[in-house]
Amino acid sequence: GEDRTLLDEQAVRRALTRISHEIIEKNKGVEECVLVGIKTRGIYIANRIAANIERIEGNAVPVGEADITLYRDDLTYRSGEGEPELRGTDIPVDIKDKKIILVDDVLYTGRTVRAAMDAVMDLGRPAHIQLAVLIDRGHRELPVRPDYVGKNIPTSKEEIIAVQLQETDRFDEVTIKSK
Ligand code: 3GP
Ligand code: 5GP
Ligand code: MG
Repeated sequence: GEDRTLLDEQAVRRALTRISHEIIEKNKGVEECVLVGIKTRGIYIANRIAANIERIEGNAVPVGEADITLYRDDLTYRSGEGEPELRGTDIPVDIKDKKIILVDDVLYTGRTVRAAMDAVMDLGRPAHIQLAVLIDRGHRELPVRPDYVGKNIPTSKEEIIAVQLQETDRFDEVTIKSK
């Protein structure tokens, strides 16, 4: 199938800058905020948002990680099947009464976010949990709604969004691949 560019490097940067401002505005600053990136690319996005926030507000925001992987070997056959499972969580601060902001690259069924919320709540009782995603591609199977969205991309279930980031792929680009 054909590939179409949805976000180039500049668009990724602008989306993450806007989300950073929105996080600061919604939380009236970033006191008590903790970003938690979901496995590979969500972690890099969380680190970039934290760097933006530090540049804008002058405050460092702790960044933790949740490793949630789809319990299935073959992603190519994946169309909302299988269940994401928690491999581990690494959050550098006590999350009691903290404002947790989960960060992921793509939001789809919502099952990964549900697993991430479970993982966070197992560690203690946060004040609240918010969700930031670079791409919302629709097709939710759970009542999950992101608080911050880089771009809404209506997709068919057969399409796949490829998220490439400098940290893993040497450049930033989001493309849609139709099979
Ligand atoms: P990520 O870890 O950076 O999010 O799961 C391995 C990679 O495969 C993911 O990278 C994700 O970008 C990509 N991917 C593409 N489609 C899917 C999908 O439907 N489910 C999952 N879990 N990952 C997908
Ligand atoms: P969900 O659990 O909401 O169905 O899927 C979210 C997780 O799967 C995210 O971590 C995301 O990386 C991955 N995912 C789902 N669909 C896509 C997609 O089209 N492209 C990419 N890159 N990742 C996806
Ligand atoms: Mg992901």
